[in-house]
Amino acid sequence: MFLSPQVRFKPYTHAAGGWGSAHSVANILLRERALGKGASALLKQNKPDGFACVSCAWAKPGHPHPLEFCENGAKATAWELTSRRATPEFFSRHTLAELRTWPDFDLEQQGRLTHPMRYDAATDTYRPVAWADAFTAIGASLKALPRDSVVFYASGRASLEASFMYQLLARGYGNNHLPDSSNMCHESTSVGLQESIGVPVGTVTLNDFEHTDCFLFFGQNVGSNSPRMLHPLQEARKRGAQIITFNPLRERGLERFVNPQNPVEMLGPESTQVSTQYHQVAIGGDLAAMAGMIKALLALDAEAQAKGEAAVLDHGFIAEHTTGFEALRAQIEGYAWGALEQRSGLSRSAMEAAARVYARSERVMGVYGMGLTQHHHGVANVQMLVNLLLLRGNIGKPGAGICPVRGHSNVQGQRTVGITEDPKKVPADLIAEHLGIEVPADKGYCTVEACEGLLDGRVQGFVGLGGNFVRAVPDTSRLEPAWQGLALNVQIATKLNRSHLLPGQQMWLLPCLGRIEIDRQDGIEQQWTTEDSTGCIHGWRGHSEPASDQLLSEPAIIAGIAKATLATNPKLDWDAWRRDYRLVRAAIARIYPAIFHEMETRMHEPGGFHRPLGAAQRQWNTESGKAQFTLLPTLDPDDDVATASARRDVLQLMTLRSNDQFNTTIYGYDDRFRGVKGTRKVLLMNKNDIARLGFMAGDWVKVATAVETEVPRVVGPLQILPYDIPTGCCGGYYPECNPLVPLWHYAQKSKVPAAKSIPVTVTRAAVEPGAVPIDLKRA
Ligand SMILES: Nc1nc2c(c(=O)[nH]1)N[C@H]1C(S)=C(S)[C@@H](COP(=O)(O)OP(=O)(O)OC[C@H]3O[C@@H](n4cnc5c(=O)[nH]c(N)nc54)[C@H](O)[C@@H]3O)O[C@H]1N2
Ligand SMILES: Nc1nc2c(c(=O)[nH]1)N[C@H]1C(S)=C(S)[C@@H](COP(=O)(O)OP(=O)(O)OC[C@H]3O[C@@H](n4cnc5c(=O)[nH]c(N)nc54)[C@H](O)[C@@H]3O)O[C@H]1N2
Ligand SMILES: [Mo]
Repeated sequence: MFLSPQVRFKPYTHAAGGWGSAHSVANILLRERALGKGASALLKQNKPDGFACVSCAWAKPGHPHPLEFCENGAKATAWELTSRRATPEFFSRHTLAELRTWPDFDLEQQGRLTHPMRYDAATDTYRPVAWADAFTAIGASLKALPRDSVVFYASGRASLEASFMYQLLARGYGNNHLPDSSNMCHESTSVGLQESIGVPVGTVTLNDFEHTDCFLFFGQNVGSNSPRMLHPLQEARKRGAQIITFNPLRERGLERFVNPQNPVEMLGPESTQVSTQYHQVAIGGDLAAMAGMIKALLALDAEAQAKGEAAVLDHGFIAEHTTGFEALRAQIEGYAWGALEQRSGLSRSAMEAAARVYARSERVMGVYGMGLTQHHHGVANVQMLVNLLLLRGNIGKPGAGICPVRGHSNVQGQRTVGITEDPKKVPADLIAEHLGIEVPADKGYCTVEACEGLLDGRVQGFVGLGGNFVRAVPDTSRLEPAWQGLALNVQIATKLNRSHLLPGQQMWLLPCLGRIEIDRQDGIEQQWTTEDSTGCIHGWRGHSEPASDQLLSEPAIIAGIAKATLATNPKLDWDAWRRDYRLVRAAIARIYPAIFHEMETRMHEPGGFHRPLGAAQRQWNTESGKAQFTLLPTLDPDDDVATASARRDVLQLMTLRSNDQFNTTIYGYDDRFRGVKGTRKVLLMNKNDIARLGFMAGDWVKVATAVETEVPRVVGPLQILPYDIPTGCCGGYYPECNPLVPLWHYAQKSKVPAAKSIPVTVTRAAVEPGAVPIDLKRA
């Protein structure tokens, strides 16, 4: 088992990127013993004729750098190409009861799954099976279950081809229960942008970055989670563009950057300053911060007009292209500065300073991540950022627009080809006509609803296309026991994780090819496609030999289950699709012609082909036919849990990713950019709160949710780490802190769990046996 002997906290004084990053990549390639294969694969990463990185969804340029990958993409590649294997022999030696006691890190550290396995209750172990037998048995179980009781989860990695087939499987089976990782992530974006500007996705492409003169950067940790984006940001900074950041933490990647792929920078002392203004907004304070900026803009505009100078707001754009401006103006003018300061945690002068830079910038982009979406007001947060951009016509012109930074590498594309619980979002008539599948009319379950169904027994079957549902969802301690009630659990995966360890009556673990691996069907190499964060669609192919000769591709597994489950359908030949993915792409193009016409040739264009987006051309596919200003629901950071949050002994907890993880996959116990080494069992707190609540740095504590206390939601012991975080706020790691998030605490309208604002209390705990105390002397 892995336990780093050295546990310490020492603020990281270097820039993001740089030698630390190169060192970290070399380390993981060595540890996974993937040096030969991994290092050569890196040269193909994110390149035309290569493979899309298995890590984040950031855009893949048409003219890539010689090494178009980042530290974390390289780690993800090494993780997939590891030479470690979790074989049938491994599973025969370990019962699931034992494996459930292992840390997440140790589970995935067993390496790639090699054989299809069936859970055997008598021995409490997984046993190998033949694929054909697995499909027949799964098909029989699915047919025996009520059609409304099975959920088809997808984590956002699977290709457009696999995703398209998967949603047809669910709909052919008889429901729209297609929750996906997006429901925990950017669903607030899909809902908010659709309502405000008539598209569910961002409006910018990489080209825009060359023209932007100001970025408003909210709640996204670029250095850890989308590091390749630091390249266009660095270029922009060199042109003199401004970057105004709003984040409770001073994230290193938003402060300084050295390009680890640039030898001159690596050798010299120079790093690029990333943010030109950094505002440490309180958790959930963004609505008030943006309202403050708008209030300042309205004042600047009135002042300019009084002096007979050029207006600050783009009144022409507002009149021609938008609705709702006057109502928003009235609402914002009604807020007192004192209230805005108190709610945002920022001073009036800070909000005015941000507004002044915004007012003088011609082309402005709003960039954001989970810091906006994972809140009770996640949708409103996104819409406020749109409001801010609309005031100066910053949508639908070069260099300007809205840029949600997506998570999983094909999460945006999965939605585009039909993975959604909302049947209104798919062209049901075309699917019926061309593919002979009737899309059921009833709305299906999103992730939170699937969890509710697990708890109350409505959900009896679960199919997971990747991901780690058990660890990713809220309320871990309430939900974990519910899995034992399932009649059927089918997990399609590359590595072992906790979602594979909670068997009900029947459980299957089906190993699939990773996307770096060559996918041959009947001897012929297949290609596959993804859509990135900027709406560009790319074709890819694998480059290394599969981890085991027993692996099937995701399309092959889906086709296998579909054939064994669904009635014969003259319009849809699953076998033919499995043999030749070009046929799947042809079907995608028939169902979504506006986006995917001539896909087979266009998918090889450098940089991918861009899907048409009305808003980018100032065509507004909204209810009113115009871009809509929306009102604030409230200034309260989180009125879902307001009573608890108002208490003096309660802190707002945000759950965070470290620099050494990809979601529930933990690569290691270091969070280099935040200076934490060798542990994830920490609670980041402001030093004033530590003293006020009677603690000392390094104390062991338990963290408990401060609402609905009759349900025990406790995590710990964690060690208190004094950190530069606003008072009243604290931070802990995801997924370790997921037991603290109540399932009902989610974003209005989008149901994204409010993982960034959980009201908690902190109490003293006994020192963990064997714990290595954190070394604070070096702080
Ligand atoms: N290496 C790596 N890359 C990844 C992932 C990974 O786990 N590891 N995950 C992928 C996925 S699926 C996703 S969705 C993305 C996630 O990438 P991000 O969107 O960056 O998500 P988080 O890491 O959760 O952190 C969000 C940031 O928001 C800030 N924040 C928290 N609360 C607030 C708030 O109230 N207001 C503001 N303004 N900021 C706040 C935090 O300090 C943090 O910097 O990354 C993707 N890429
Ligand atoms: N508290 C809290 N909770 C959160 C978040 C948060 O910030 N805070 N973030 C949320 C977000 S943004 C997201 S996206 C979700 C993530 O939720 P998920 O997408 O469900 O989780 P991952 O950790 O990305 O899934 C990792 C597993 O995917 C499998 N896998 C990897 N590659 C492949 C592949 O190519 N094919 C298949 N079939 N399987 C593969 C491996 O078995 C691996 O163990 O978590 C959410 N939960
Ligand atoms: Mo995500």
